[in-house]
This record gives sequence, C-alpha cells and structure tokens, in this order.
Amino acid sequence: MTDVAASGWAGFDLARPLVMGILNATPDSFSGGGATQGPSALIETGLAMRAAGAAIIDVGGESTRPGAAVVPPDIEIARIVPVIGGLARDGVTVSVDTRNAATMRAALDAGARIVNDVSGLRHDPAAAPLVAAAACPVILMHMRGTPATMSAQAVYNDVVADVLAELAATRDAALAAGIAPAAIALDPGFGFAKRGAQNVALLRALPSFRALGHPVLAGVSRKRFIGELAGEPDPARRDPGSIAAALFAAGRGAAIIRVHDVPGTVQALRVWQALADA
Ligand code: HH2
Repeated sequence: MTDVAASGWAGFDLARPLVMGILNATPDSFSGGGATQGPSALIETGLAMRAAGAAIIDVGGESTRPGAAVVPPDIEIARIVPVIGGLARDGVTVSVDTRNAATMRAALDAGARIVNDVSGLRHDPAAAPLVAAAACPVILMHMRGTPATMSAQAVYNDVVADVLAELAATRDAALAAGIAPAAIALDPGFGFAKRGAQNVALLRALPSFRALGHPVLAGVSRKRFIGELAGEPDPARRDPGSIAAALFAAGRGAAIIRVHDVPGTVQALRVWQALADA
C-alpha cells in the first residue's frame, strides 16, 4: 500500500492531521448559515480560521443537511465566488464544497484548489471529467441518495463493509474517468445516510478506510450523532464533543478533520500530538 503520510496530498505532507475550516455561505446550514453575513464578513471569518491554524477553508453555498432545499448552481456560484476569490487572493488554500460541475468550474476559476463533493462526483455527470481535466485534488465522500432521500437509505447489512465497498466503487469510477490516484482523498460521510451507531462503527473503522490507499477526511463536527452521544440537542453547543471525536479520528488515522471550531480543534490536536510524540 502507498504510504499516504509520505506521499502527501494537495501539496500537504500529511505527517500531522490537517484542520479544514467550514465556511458556509448558506442561509440554512444545520449549525447556522453565514449567507446573511455577506462576502466580506465571510472572508474575514475564513482569514481568522487560517490564522487560527486551518490548513484548508471549505467554502459551500448549498446546505446538504437532511431535507435541505436544492440550490441551483447559479445561486450557489453567486454565493461562493466572491468569498473564494477574496480568500484565494490572500493565499488561502480553498476547497469548494459542491455537487455541481458548473460550480466546481467557477470555484476553480476563482482560485479554489480542491474539490469536495459529498456525492463522490456521482451527482453531476460532468463533474468527474472536469476534475480529471483540472487535475486538482478531490475529496470523494460516501453517501446514498440525495440530501432529500438519504435518511431513508441508512439500511446496511454491515455498515463498515458496505460503506467501504461503495466508497471503493466511487473511487474506482473516479479513476476510470482519468483522475489520478494521488489526487484523491476519501471520506466515509458521517451523517449522510447513516444513523447514530452506524457513525460510531465507521469512526472506529477509519483504519480500514485508510487501507484503501488514500488520505481520509473525517467530518464529524456538530453532527447529530455527536449530539446524541453528548446529550446536546443544540448543534452550536456540540464543539467539545466534536473535538473529542476529532481526536479519536486523528488517533485512527484521519489525515484531515473538517470542523466548525478551528481554534478549539487546533489547540486540542496540538496537545494530543505533543503527548503522542513524547
Ligand atoms: N459534511 C457536510 C458538508 N460537507 N463534506 C465532506 N467531505 N464531509 C462531510 O462530512 C461534510 C461535507 C455537512 O456539514 P455542514 O457543511 O456544516 O452543514 P450543511 O451541509 O448544512 O451546510
């Protein structure tokens, strides 16, 4: 198997877990949207995340929480392009969180360097050829159905084996479309067509996902299963539980941790790493 830590991804060496800061230019994200802030406030938020230690800022213009409204690409583009442009001009490494090829194109043109697709490039048939031609790093996440239908599809024979097989098939389709193996990172897709204990099983199984030969991203921040484990119904109050899960994911080989609370997660990872290094 390729040594992921040695070979790196997106120009990062991955010797230590990276933090990806979540910047939602949406009015309806599950833990509070940012669209009401306007582009300059969102850019300031993104710059503050970088100053706090985020390696990547993930900019999205469509909420993918269960049952969220579908956002047409032109609205998605209008929400995110000014934010991506502003961050990229300041040298920030930006990923674009989208399922739409037109949005990927506009985001890459505006300076985004990474594509993050919760559908694993399966939602839009134009997406995989576009990413192959752009030769940019890409995060392929596992989900079933769409945000509107996924909750009903959280039925598995063996959640770990099934998600591994489906994500490997998604990866193979990306390779067949001409995307380089070294460009790909994989994500089990916590909360996407998964319920409570299924997320826990997948988190414990992260080493099996890493064994697919790509860096692994874990996006657990403020998600419902964290709330269930913590007894905290309010997503905005789930950062301590999210950090506990982030450290657990890092201990099981996650290379990238996608979070809302960048300063808290960076501090926790620094201490965890220093203790692990000793
Ligand atoms: N989770 C969300 C969105 N994008 N991308 C990846 N790779 N992994 C994830 O787990 C993931 C993701 C959902 O979280 P958030 O962006 O905070 O909410 P919303 O989709 O409601 O905007």
